[in-house]
Amino acid sequence: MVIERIQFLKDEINKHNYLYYVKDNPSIDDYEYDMMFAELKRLEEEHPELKTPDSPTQRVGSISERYEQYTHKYRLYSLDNTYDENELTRWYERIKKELPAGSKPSLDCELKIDGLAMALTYEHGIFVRGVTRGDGVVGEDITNNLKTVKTIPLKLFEDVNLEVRGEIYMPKTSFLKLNEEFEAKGEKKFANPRNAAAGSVRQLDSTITAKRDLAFFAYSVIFEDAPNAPDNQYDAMQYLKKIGFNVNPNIRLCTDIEGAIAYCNEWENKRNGLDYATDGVVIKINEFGYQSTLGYTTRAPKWATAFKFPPEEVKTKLLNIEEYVGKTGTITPVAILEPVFFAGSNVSRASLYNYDEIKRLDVRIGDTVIIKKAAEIIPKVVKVVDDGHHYEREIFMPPVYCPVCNEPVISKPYETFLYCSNINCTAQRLARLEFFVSNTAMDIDGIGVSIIKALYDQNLVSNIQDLYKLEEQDFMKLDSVQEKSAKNMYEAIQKSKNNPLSKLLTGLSIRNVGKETAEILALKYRNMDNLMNASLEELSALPNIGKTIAFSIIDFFKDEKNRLMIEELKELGLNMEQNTGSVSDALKGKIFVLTGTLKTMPREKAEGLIKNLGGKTTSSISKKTSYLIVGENPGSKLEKAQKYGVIILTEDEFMSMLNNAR
Ligand code: 0OW
Repeated sequence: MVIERIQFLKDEINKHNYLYYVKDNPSIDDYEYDMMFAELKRLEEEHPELKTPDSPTQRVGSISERYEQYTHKYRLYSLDNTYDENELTRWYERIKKELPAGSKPSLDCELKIDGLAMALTYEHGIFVRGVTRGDGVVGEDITNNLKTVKTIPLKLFEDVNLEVRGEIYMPKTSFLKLNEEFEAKGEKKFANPRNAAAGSVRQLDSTITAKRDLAFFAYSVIFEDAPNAPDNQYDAMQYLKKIGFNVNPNIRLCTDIEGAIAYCNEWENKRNGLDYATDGVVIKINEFGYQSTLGYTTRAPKWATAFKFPPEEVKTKLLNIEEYVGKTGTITPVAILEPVFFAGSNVSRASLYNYDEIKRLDVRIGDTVIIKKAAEIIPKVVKVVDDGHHYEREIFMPPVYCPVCNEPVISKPYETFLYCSNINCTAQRLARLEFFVSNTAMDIDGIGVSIIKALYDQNLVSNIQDLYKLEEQDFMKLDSVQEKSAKNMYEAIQKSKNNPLSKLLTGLSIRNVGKETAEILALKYRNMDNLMNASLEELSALPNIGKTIAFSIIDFFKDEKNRLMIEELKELGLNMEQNTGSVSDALKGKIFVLTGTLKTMPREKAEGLIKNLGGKTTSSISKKTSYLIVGENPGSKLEKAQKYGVIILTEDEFMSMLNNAR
């Protein structure tokens, strides 16, 4: 019978999936596995009514519009942190005082996986829902994405109802491979496995998630109705493993805090050999009875704490010092290192900040240096290791001429940076263009660093204005750009003309004027002319602006080249107004769809106005849509909107809504 055959295949494939991915001990070879999978797929295609959510064929993923929010049945807590053995011991003593005299709590020690916490719901052993931690109370339902994670079982070996919490992570080897692929495509790389996991698990198109080789470690369970449930954490984890979950193999039950401390010391050193990033150890009072006696603070359980490993430092060789000329001409020295993997990512560069720092460290090319991950992402050089040859090496001298355009380098009073004096320096032009299109500034989709470089190298673009003079066919001159993407790039640039003033101001790379400052100026002055005519006194008096920024703004607009650039951008049709800027949230929570052609403005402008009044726009009608705005020759969305009872607005009704909303 087909139904039996399908059931048999599903159970067999789930079992072999578990043996392969969780027990790391497959009992059949890939060919046999693939044959069973192909047969199941064929049978389900022939009998779609027999396809069930727990079928392993459901792991391939699909595209969703966006995520539904979901309120966790049981909230997900954070963890308090400890940073050294004494703190850990004090935590343990405090705990014991809160337990009845004579209590003998044991300690369950688990490596703290550095990924993203997830909550999984199983009904009768079937995976029915997976939700991100979110704020601990409300998360996003990303079930479809999680189904593609091989170490999340779709069907357990027991018919139980339970909530499992665990960490989604990306193995280090997968992270390195993924970044190599991004590098080859000239795309932005992830800074570390945790970011890579976050960026991969929240893909609206879960077929992308499926390719990202994510994994999952379960680390806590809430039994809905299991009479003979284990009464402690350690046994609960063994049980989870038995019914199909991937539990970290380095879990250890310790009888006292000395054992837990030994575990922390042991893994602080050994963890580099693991294929997953950890940032510490989670120590839990093992007995559930004690856990409920101890309870929770507002944010975290009292019966658990994290021991955080100190930020790692590693030794490596300084191969060279390169100078990076930024968009405002600042020259930043960068340490080029012998590549070393530590604290979750491969490191071959570190920041040396400025030339005073180089002097303070007395770091010389060829030295052995200690580097450390300070904040988390950009490593820094901490000190030089005396290898007996330090003084034979040449003292590193700051540049006198710009390393890129050979114009003189200048230093400014009370500023620690050195500057390239030439505003037309190639490096500055390129850096300005790259920044202009970046999502921090004008957020021009599809135009990344590699496209800018290609446009620049082909002399198609040398400054911001040139971007807006490009024709669609110009993009066809770039190799690896097809017809469709040329059209998309051209339209993305044209669309950016409607950006609010704040985004344009950010993109101008005015020294000391970043995104936040640009927003303050745009909301205050509302259009470019007012800002260009503002006086030094007036600017300096603004809150969060002050003298240094005021000087930079006056300097920038005093420069004739910059004024000409602004004039040219105006002629090219760039919006110079902050006519929006979400001064009100009148449309907050409202979802708009537009169809047909509007008479009074381009569609992007309407979308911009809606967004800046707190509304949202989506491309297709759903039952969540609030309004459909109907222009000339509307499309099929009209009847769909009528079916869903969505409010239909003519363009005039929409315009009057906007005017009332302002
Ligand atoms: N990241 C981990 C981990 C772990 C929870 C249970 C109740 C409070 C903490 O490996 N092994 N065990 C727990 O236990 N939490 C972990 O991670 C938490 C999730 C959110 C903050 C921490 O990352």
